[in-house]
This record gives sequence, C-alpha cells and structure tokens, in this order.
Amino acid sequence: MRAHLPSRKVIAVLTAALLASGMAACGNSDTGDSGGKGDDGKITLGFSQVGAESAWRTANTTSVKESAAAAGIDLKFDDAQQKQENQIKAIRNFIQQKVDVIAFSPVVESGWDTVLKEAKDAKIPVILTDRAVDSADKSLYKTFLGSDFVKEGRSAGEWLVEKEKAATGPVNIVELQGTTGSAPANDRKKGFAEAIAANPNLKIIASQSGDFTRAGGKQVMEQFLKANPKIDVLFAHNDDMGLGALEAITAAGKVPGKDITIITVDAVKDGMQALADGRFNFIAECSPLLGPQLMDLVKKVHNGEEVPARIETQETTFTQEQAKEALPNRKY
Ligand code: GYE
Repeated sequence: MRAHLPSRKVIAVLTAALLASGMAACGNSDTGDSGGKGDDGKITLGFSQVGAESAWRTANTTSVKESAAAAGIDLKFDDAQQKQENQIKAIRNFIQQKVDVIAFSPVVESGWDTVLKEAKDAKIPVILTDRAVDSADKSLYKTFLGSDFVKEGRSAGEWLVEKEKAATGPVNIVELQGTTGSAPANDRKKGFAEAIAANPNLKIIASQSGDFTRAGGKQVMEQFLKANPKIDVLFAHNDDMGLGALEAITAAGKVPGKDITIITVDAVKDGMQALADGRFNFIAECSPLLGPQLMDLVKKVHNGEEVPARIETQETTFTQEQAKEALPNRKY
C-alpha cells in the first residue's frame, strides 16, 4: 500500500502552526522572561530533589508538590537522579532563572560551598530540606528542616541492646548503609554504633552501601549471606533496602524476623506491613511529610523574616505490635 500523502492544504496549515510556535518561543526570549518570577506575583521556588530511590522519597516528592500547590507557590521541580552534579546544575539553572527561593535535599554532605556561594551572591535564599551539608559557613543557607538521623540510628541500636541484653556470646550484625556520603547514611551509622557499644557482644561483621534502594538491598544482602554463615541481625538504613534484603534472606532458606532480626528506618507503608507481619522487628520512623513546613519557611525567608537555623522533624519508633495499631492510619 502506498502511504497517504498529506494534501497541500494540510501542509500549509502545519507550516503556519510551526511558524506560530517558533514566533511564540522567540517572543518569550525577547521579553527577557527567563521563567523565574511568575507574572502572577506568586513566589517561585526552585526545588532540587535527590531522586526517586525509595518509597520515602516518593512520599516526600508528593508532599512537596501538594504543599506548594496548596500554598500558592510556583514550584520548579528537578529530579537529580541521585547525582550531585545534576543537583549543582539544577541549582545553577534556578539562579539563572532568578527564582525567589531555592530548596534542596543534598544527595551527599560535601562539595556544596561553591554553588551555595553563587546563590548567596545572587541574593537567593537557600533552605536545606531533609538532608544536611557539611559546609563550615552557615551563612550559605537560611535553615535546615529535617530529621535527626543520629537519633534514629541510636534508637535502632538501643532497641537491639535491650533485646539482646541476655546474650552470652557474639551477636553478628550486618549493616546495609544508605547512599555513600549522604547525611542519613553517615549519621544513622554513627548513632547505631554508639548505642550498640553498650554491649560488647554486639558486633558489626559487615557493612556496605545498598544505595537506599530495594535492588541494592537485595544484592548486598545476597553477598552478606554468602560470605557469613552466621548472621543474627540486619540493620538497614531504610525500609526499601530491608525489603529487598527479605528476598535474599528467604531465598537463602532463612526466616526473616526470626532467624535474622531486622531493624530498619523510615516506617513507610510497606515497611510497616513487613513489621506488622513479623518479617521486620523494629523501625525507627523518619517522616517524609516535610512539604507544609517547607512552604511556610519559603514564605518567611522570602519576606525576610528570621527563621530558626534548625527545625527538627517529630518522629517515633515502632515495634511489631505498635505497627499493627498504626498501619491503618499510615499516610505514606
Ligand atoms: O531514609 C531514605 C531515602 O534522606 C531521610 O533518603 C532520607 C532518606 C530516607 O532514600 O529512604
């Protein structure tokens, strides 16, 4: 069959449409409207997200987007796919677009001074959300809204110390770390190690990054199981890695929650379900619902109001029984 050729009339219409759209594009750049401030007088927020590596992150993204819409804030959202270079690029774009406020969740702690200085020079206030940076110059950002990750690690460790208080021999722990160099990985590791030091029987025999993903958790847990005949406890820095590890543990013929005690962080729905079902043993909560507080801060810093340098998220911990109770009302 011969292809049906468009008529001259159709071609003429298409050409006109193309020209019109081309002109419209030129028109935009001619007016110098770089897309930063909306003509509608709304505050423009440039937000650089880490990625979509976990259920926590997805819930956090939804919270930010919904809260921006509810607060009447014009949100420019960028997903950095877990790469610092993408976040730096996104922040530079926001500066170029002259957004009113920049907020971001730094994938790792180090290496932000240059780009933060650029934002400061451009007089665009920056808010850190969820994760911190290790910059010595605290004037590079207005505030940091997020959890106390050391405390989360410590709660996880303290629960284990209590559970194993009668142990007479070594209790072998493997640790699935979050993204290397990220604040939650560094701090949860630190808090957990501090707490378990209370009992010399508790020993971390292997510790490696699973990058906060299910796939990473499964793969690293497989290696742990191959290399270590006796694993008593898994401490995973988030639910998703713990959930991935469940598959590896079951495939190795062990019963998660019984043969291996599993402790995680976050308390997202799937994690809470695993806890309620007895496959996990304990979760330290980390709330991703930072959107409403963030939008409040955006308005305040935009108005030049003073804000506290550190705003800590409220959170709790869950045992299996507590998870059963909390699960029906879980929002993420
Ligand atoms: O625990 C993990 C996510 O930065 C607190 O990042 C966040 C962590 C969270 O990928 O699931």
